[in-house]
Amino acid sequence: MVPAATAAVPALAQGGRKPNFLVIVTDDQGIGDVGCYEHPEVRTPNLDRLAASGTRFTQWYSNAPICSASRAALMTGKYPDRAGVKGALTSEPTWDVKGLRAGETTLPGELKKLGYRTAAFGKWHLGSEEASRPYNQGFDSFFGWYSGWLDAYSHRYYQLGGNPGKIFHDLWRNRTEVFEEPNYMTELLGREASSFLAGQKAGEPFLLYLAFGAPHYSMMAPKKYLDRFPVTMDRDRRTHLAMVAAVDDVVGLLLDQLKVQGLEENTVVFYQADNGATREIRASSDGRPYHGGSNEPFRGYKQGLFDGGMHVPAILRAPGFLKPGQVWNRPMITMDVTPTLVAMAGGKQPEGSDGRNFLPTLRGEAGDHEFIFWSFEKSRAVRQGDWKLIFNPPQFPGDPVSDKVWLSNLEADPRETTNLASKEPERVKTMIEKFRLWEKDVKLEPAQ
Ligand SMILES: [Ca+2]
Repeated sequence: MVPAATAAVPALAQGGRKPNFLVIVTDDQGIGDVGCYEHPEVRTPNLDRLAASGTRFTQWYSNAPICSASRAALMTGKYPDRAGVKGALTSEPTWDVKGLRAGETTLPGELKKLGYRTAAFGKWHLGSEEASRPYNQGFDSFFGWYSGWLDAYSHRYYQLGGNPGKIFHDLWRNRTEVFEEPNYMTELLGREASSFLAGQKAGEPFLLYLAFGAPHYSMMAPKKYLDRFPVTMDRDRRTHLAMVAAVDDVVGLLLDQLKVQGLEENTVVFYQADNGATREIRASSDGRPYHGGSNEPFRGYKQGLFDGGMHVPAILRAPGFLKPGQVWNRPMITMDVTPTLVAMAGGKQPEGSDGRNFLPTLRGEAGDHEFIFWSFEKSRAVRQGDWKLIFNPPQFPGDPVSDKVWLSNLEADPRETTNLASKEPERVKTMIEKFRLWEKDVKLEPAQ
């Protein structure tokens, strides 16, 4: 089932040139929200063609079931707890939210040392105090926002549920607040990304980090995207898929542009969702738990450590490194992205990384991570081989769980329906010991 995903893999792409990187992150997009993950009702022809020309991962995990922590792992190559970014950072008009620390090792910082131009467009959500801002974390240029979400047209943050009244404008170009016409945010990011690419040329490598705010709330999409889906479709599902379609159009625009500019063969494109689809009522249009996104076939949602929270879609197209049209069916994790891309650029393993270059794994020269760990509030999870243990499993509407420890074999039971903890006491003991050591290692309060 696991094909060799690589051709001969040089340290650098063909011709010895450093590859460009386009890193695309979507927000709260489940694995059931992408066409090529066997969900034909979803219209993502451009993500699908990216998969056809790259490697599609069927067991890709984000490092957290929530925005900020997941992105911290992507940016630093570390467990989010080690990077000091837990859960979702708050959204504040005082611009003093602590996120990434001063002097943190980051993907753009490492690539800058190797001569790269670096740009971040879209949702930051990794801290708004001066030290945490993109231009102090390795990015030469920034266009985007600091909050967890925005109104897609006014570019204002609106508190949804709890603490009503917190409303503020949040759109920036580098250090300056900028006011745009009420254009749809996903299209605005397409404009910015396209303009950035237009300024790039062969021989001057770049990193473009493009972090969409979709399909996270605010749930809205222009009619032209809604019209691609039948009016009979569930209203929230239709809006959700329209938002995904808008993202997919931007992906197509950029892939086409790379080709026209002659950059296609020297540009590595990586795409992943930051966490699974949500169940939050504040995303829905009918007051019920949100049902517009899909994590099928997995159990659970964003903000929970069943696989639905962090088993996300991910695709890597790496010409010169990986053969096109491959599917990788073993577990992979976001914190490996920074070490992998830095290695592709000819750099060394970044200091303090928990992640590692995964190209040797794809070549069959190295194994999987022996253990992978997650934390979310009072919950912990650990995966070893096909076994996964959750301590304090999540409670979602309509899916109560009374057991404190949940053990599944994901090969036999990918939906985590059956708790095997009582049948495997030795395994449970070992896995709990492992995550207790990990808690200590990343300086995390032991979960009770
Ligand atoms: Ca998210």
